[in-house]
Amino acid sequence: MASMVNSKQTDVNGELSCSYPCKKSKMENKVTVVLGAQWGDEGKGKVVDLLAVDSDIVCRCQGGNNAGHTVVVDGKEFDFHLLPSGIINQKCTSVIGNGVVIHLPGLFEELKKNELKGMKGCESRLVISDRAHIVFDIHQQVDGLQEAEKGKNSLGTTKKGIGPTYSAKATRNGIRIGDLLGEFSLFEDKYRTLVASYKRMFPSLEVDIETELAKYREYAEKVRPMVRDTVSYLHKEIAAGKKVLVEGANAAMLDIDFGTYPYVTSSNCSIGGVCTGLGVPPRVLGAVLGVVKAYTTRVGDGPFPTELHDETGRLLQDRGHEVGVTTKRVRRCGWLDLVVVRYTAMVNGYTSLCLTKLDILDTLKEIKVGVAYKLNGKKIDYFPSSMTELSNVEVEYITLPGWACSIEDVRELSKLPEQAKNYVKAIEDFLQIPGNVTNTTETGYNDFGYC
Ligand code: 2SA
Ligand code: GDP
Ligand code: MG
Repeated sequence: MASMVNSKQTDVNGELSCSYPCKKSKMENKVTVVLGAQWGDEGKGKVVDLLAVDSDIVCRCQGGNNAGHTVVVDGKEFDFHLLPSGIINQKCTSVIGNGVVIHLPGLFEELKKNELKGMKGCESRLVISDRAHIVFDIHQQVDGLQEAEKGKNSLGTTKKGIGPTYSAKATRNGIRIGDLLGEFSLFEDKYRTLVASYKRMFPSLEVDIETELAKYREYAEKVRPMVRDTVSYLHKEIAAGKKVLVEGANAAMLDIDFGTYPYVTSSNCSIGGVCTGLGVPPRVLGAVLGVVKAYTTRVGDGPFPTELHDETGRLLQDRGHEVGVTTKRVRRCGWLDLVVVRYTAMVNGYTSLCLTKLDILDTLKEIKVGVAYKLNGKKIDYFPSSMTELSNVEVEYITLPGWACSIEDVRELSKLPEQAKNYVKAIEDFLQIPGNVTNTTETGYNDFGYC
């Protein structure tokens, strides 16, 4: 598979001396991070698969099986939800870090599905944190009930139990993988207490506690060989010079702190989540690649300033096959919003961008890009935290000429039509961040070698 080395990429391997347990006094080995720069589904899975070629370890640090990351190799499509997309690469070890919430039935289903598709030996190259919290079926039921209770104010969650599990973690009622592997009677007590507390909140909940516990006795033995303290594991591997890649799930605009709250997921999908979700210090982080779709999509509810409710929106949806990987919901589509990407760049500090799905714009004569927001006729210089404000912004656009031809077979940046090059350059110039380009679902054939 082609590498995506960024010739212009900022060299972040600084000359810091550090107390990190690195064999050399100067920090040399840095972790590479891939993060979603919009509302998710930018194509992170594909980018991670490309970069996994040069990695030893690929980690997930947050989220759960709400995520849906697609990788297409030799015409075969894989969708990953809990497993890091790098698992497809036989020489990579995959880590599910402490910040991830794990639905064990979902995990084993995913492993089995991939095995049936021909991916062998996944379990032997999977390492799971003993500190990761468990998503139970009851969390998923509660997710559905909470959404139903909100009625027209629902968030449009994936109903995978993400919110209730992170809530339980924050209120210290959560149950971790380590609890499952310890004394079973203690796990059993915790589980019964959790169910009882949810039943007080939602009397209609139906849980067959004994059957669930019997299942978890089995899961405990199945998962045990994969579980360890991933903090010391990762520190040792980084110190030994292993190349570590982190795959962000969801995206910055869905981040619980910086996203369009409350229309967000329940984890930190921005750079901070990498440190808290894996237990690595900030100084170990190197390149931070922001994955940007050439237009914008959003699945679920919440404000979306550049959303298109017209023919062009439908064209993007159709050409881009914009359907949720986990829930099969149709994704809302709109123009690229650089106000959003500039904001997430501030939070995440991208050292480079990877622009995906440029090919989806092939048929457009003109392409608009959002470059500023106005409120009450005045430009604003901040990203609104209030959803009322965000719903009322007027977007200022620039209009760029389309290339109106297929770029599907173009494999070098220099061979892109001038208008497509200008589109990429306009984004780089606005954000002052260098960018890569991809224009196909297949991971094997992107060779722009440009960032
Ligand atoms: P949740 O389930 O509590 O995390 O939902 C809260 C919000 O986060 C959004 N969300 C997502 N947005 C884009 N992609 C996601 N993954 C799947 C995909 C989504 C799907 O890859 O297509 O299949 O529908 C994802 N996961 C969570 C969600 O829509 C809510 O707005
Ligand atoms: P993720 O959640 O960020 O990993 O993205 P998803 O997998 O949910 O959605 C991205 C979709 O776009 C997937 O179906 C990818 O196969 C597809 N994709 C990624 N990059 C490109 C590209 O450059 N061109 C086209 N046409 N499709 C792409
Ligand atoms: Mg996705």
